Amino acid sequence: MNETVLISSEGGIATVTINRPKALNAINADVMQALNDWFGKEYKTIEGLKGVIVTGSGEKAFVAGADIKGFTNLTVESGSKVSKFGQETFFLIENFHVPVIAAVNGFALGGGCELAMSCHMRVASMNAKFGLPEVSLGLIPGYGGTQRLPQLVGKAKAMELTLTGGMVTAEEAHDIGLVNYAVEKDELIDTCMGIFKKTKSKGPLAVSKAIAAINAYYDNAKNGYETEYSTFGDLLVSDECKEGVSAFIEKRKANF
Ligand code: DAK
Repeated sequence: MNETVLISSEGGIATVTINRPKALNAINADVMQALNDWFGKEYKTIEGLKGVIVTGSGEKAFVAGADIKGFTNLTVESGSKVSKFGQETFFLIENFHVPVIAAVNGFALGGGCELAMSCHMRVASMNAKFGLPEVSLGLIPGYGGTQRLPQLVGKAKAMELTLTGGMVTAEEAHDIGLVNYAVEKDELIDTCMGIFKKTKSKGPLAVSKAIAAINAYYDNAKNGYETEYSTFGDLLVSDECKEGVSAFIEKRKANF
C-alpha cells in the first residue's frame, strides 16, 4: 500500500481514502495499484471485516477522474492495458464479499464516478457533483462507466450524461437513481454507518451471496466491457484526445 490510498478500520468497517487532495484525488497508477492490492488481498489483514467505505481526502473532491496529466505517451496497447487494469480493479470492488459504500464527498467525475459506481451503494453529500466528462477530452469512460451508468440510471439518462459530459448535483443524482442517499456533509459517514449497522447483523455468507447474485443479473454486459477497453486504447492515441488533454493541461477550451 502506498500513501496515495489510506486505510483505517474500526469495528469491522474499513475506510479506504483516496489521498491526493492537491490533484482532487485523481486516480494515477499508484492509486489504481493500491486499490487493486487492497481489494485483491490486503483486506485480509483486517479481522472481522464487515463493510468498506470508499471516500476522498479533503473537502472538495471524492475523485475528479483519472489523472489526466499522468497518462501521456500511451500507445493503443498500453492505453487498453491501463483501462483493462482499471476495469479489473473495479470488478474486485464490485464483487467484494462485504458491502462497499462510496461516501461521495465532492466531485466524482470520470474515473471517480466510475469508482463510485463500482461500489455496491453510494451516499453523497450535498456538495457532490457527478459526471462522465470523458468526451470533452476526446475519450470515452474507460473504467466500466459505459456499462454501469445505464445499469443504474437507464439508457436515456446514461446517454445524456455521457454524450454531453455534463454534471449532476447530489440531489439530481438521487432523483435518477445514481445514489442511494443525498445528505448534509456532516451526515455522510453516519449515513453509511447506519446502513452497515443493518448489514452487519445479517448472515455474512448470505450477504456475500446476495452481492454475487445481484451482480449475476448484469453478467451479459461482459462484451460491452471488452468493447470499452479496446475503444479506449484507440481513442487515447487519437488527435482528438491529444487536443482534449493538452487543452485541459493548458487550461483552455478544446478545439476539436
Ligand atoms: N487529473 C489531473 N489533475 C487534476 C484532475 C484530473 N482529473 N482534476 C483536477 N486536477 C488538478 C487541476 O489540474 C489542478 O491542479 P493545479 O493546476 O493546481 O496544479 C487541481 O487539481 C485543482 O483543480 P482546479 O484548479 O481545476 O479546481 P476547480 O475547482 O477550478 O475545478 C474541477 C474543479 C473538478 C471542475 C476541475 O478540476 C476539472 O474539470 N477537473 C477535470 C475533470 C475531468 O475531466 N476528469 C477526468 C475525466 S476523464 C488519458 C487522458 C484522460 C483520461 C485517461 C487517460 N490519456 C491521455 C491517456 C481520463 C479519464 C477520466 O477520468
